[in-house]
Amino acid sequence: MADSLAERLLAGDKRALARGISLVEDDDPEGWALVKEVYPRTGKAAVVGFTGPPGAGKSTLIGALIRHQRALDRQVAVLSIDPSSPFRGGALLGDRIRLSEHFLDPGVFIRSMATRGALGGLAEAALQTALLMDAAGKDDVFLETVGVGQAEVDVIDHADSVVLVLIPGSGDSIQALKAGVMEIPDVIVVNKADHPLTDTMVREIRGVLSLAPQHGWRVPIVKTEAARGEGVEELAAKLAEHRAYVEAEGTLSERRRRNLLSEVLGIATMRMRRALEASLEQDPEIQELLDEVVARRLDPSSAATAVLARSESAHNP
Ligand SMILES: Nc1nc2c(ncn2[C@@H]2O[C@H](COP(=O)(O)OP(=O)(O)O)[C@@H](O)[C@H]2O)c(=O)[nH]1
Ligand SMILES: [Mg+2]
Repeated sequence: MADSLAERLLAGDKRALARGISLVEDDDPEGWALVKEVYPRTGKAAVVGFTGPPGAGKSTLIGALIRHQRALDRQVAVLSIDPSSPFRGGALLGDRIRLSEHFLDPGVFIRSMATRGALGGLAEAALQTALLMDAAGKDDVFLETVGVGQAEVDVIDHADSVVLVLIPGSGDSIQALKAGVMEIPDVIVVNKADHPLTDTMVREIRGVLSLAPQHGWRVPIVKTEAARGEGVEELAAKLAEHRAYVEAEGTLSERRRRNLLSEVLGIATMRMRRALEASLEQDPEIQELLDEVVARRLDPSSAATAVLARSESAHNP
């Protein structure tokens, strides 16, 4: 009998991994079953999230880091949740062409995922994908997101280490950090360090960091020129340091526990919402409730209470 999809995936077969991710992305029950089967074999990969404004150089930086990690013979997987990602297969133009070298390397697996429609589930699909990459034996899993939507934030929250990539002169990012809109990451990169405002930017970031409560780990600021591979060595070293730090402090397991709880809640919430939406469509009494809300005879909160009571009685008749 031929090996099962799970067996091939666990053996590191690229096509099995690609197939598994497609199943997960399509919300196919086979995808969830696959994750269930391989889950006990996950937890080994170092998961690093990269976030930051579009054009900051996240993809280029990941490309350079892949080269660095491959030289150490580490297996790498990338999941890019960036609509403008040059990792999207297809045409790779201009200076992006150099990323295509990695598509031919059997030790590198690159996948991108587009933002979904109304049903959501992007964060869940992305996290299941990261688990499959981990199970397939990747040593490093890099997640790339543009730090905007909630789904992207949810994804990045699941990384063991978070890298914020900024560029000189982006005062918006400084303000966002200062105001706490953007969470303090584990490592900050100032990319495009060939820019004359680089050192000013580094000083401004230091200023913000000095105001934020720092418990133990001191957030390093690394200057890079991703396009030329400058500073990538130092970034890799800081990431390894951070990983060693969270492992030694026991905060890695703490962080993972918190992340996994939010994943369980995320999946449960998504399913509840889908079930509620389905019942909303089919149930004439819920339609009537809504009519009452529209007519201002019933307030939304009371309607929600009634909807929940109905769905509960439908599940436990
Ligand atoms: N001058 C300069 N340009 C860079 C550097 N790193 C990346 N870029 C360019 O910035 C543009 C955006 O890079 P990309 O990696 O796609 O950014 P992302 O949107 O954050 O993923 C591309 O044209 C890169 O070639 C750098 O260190 N210096
Ligand atoms: Mg990108």
